[in-house]
Amino acid sequence: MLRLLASGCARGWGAGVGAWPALGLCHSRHSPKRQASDAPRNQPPSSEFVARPVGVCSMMRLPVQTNPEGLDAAFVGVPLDIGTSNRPGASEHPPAKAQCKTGSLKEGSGILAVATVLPPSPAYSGRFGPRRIREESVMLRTVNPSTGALPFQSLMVADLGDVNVNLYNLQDSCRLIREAYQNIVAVGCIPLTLGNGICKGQHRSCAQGSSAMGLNTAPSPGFGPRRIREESVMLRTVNPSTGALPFQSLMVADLGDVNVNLYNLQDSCRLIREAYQNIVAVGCIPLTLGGDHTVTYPILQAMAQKHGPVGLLHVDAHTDTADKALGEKLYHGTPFRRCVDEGLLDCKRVVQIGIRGSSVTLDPYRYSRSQGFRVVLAEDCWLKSLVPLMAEVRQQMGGKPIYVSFDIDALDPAYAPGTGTPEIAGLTPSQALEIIRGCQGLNVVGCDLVEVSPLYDLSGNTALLAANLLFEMLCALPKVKTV
Ligand SMILES: [Mn+2]
Repeated sequence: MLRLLASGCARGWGAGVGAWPALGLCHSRHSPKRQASDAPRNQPPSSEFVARPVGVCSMMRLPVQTNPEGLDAAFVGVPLDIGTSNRPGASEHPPAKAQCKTGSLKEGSGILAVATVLPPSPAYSGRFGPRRIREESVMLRTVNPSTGALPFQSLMVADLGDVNVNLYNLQDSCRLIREAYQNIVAVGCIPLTLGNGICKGQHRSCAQGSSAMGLNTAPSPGFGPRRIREESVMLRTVNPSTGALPFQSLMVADLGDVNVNLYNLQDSCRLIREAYQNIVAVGCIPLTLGGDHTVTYPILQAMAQKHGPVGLLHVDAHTDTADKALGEKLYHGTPFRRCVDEGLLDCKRVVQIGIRGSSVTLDPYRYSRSQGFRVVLAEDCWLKSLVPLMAEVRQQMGGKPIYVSFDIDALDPAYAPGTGTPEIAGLTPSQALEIIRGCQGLNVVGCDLVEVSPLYDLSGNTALLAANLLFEMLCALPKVKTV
């Protein structure tokens, strides 16, 4: 068994790789030198010989390595989720600013209020915590027989709603919270806070609260890469539908995750950019496991630095071309606006597919179209094959470099509920396959699959879908042999 595992995990079946490390872990035995074209390439082990749960949890159970040298393509995780606006890992609009009524309360009269620091995310992660606590508080009665306390006969109490926070800037959130609490305590009101980490140390009576950003165990898209890797154990190595033989054509590995700064979005972008500069410098094509959509911006910085302005195939429910949110220029709704600002895109070769949903304006596509992007609304995809559309896209992209950015929320929430900003009436998985397979023959220089939020993916099917789409992207890369 161990011998089988060894050969399966390293250079491919039948490659006869020797030494086997203790405990049966699948270590890469890949040398940093580029392989000769007829040399064996990394092969994911077959479930015919190696049980699926066995081995280190890498993408398709490929060898994990940190050095991109010698690789034609690599899977890379970017577990960033602090750019999300809604569910942690995806985004929702911040709650309406709470009406602080302390000014109308009588000062110094023992008034007590319940305030919340930012809406944490559903149920488990800090962001929507206050909401869930309020929901469940419906169960509570008014007196405490255990202690004999009669709080509502003694104090004037109200719910002051939520303190507005800056989801994308921890320091600014601290300022907003401090100012809100200064107003509350100024009139002698005792705050009882529903929240978590970021108010810590500021208020003695805090039940303690936190914004998702102050947490160090990430709620959502942050764990997307892990879940995608887990579900990728189901994938096999060839693609009978397209005839693609990716692992016989390319040297592929899993480069692990890029380290990010969970408490600073700008610094995370720098770390991601630098990591991708190293990857593309050696000619390796990155296939990224996100992470929220913010990650595409620093990745495209690295891409454009190497290739010049690139074409973009962007599949998403949203255009992600907002200018700012909460005063911040970086979050998962702005990446492509920032890319245009910096000249990273060849705007005449940008296509956005699957766009839909409610908006804050009646012409949410105006910016995209004003830049020359082609915007294909979800309505224009309903109930039809996207093969003809992709023929037009291929014509438009030509032979110059293009990048493929795929937000899982492009798909209908029926298929991909595990995401932060779901929109109804989206694409189907078969349309997603038509889009990705339609990229065959294009000069694809990088791909990503972003916004998988494991918290909302109870069945794992969203991550499974994401893993399959990444495999299809690998199969559509240049130089992949098809039979
Ligand atoms: Mn997006």
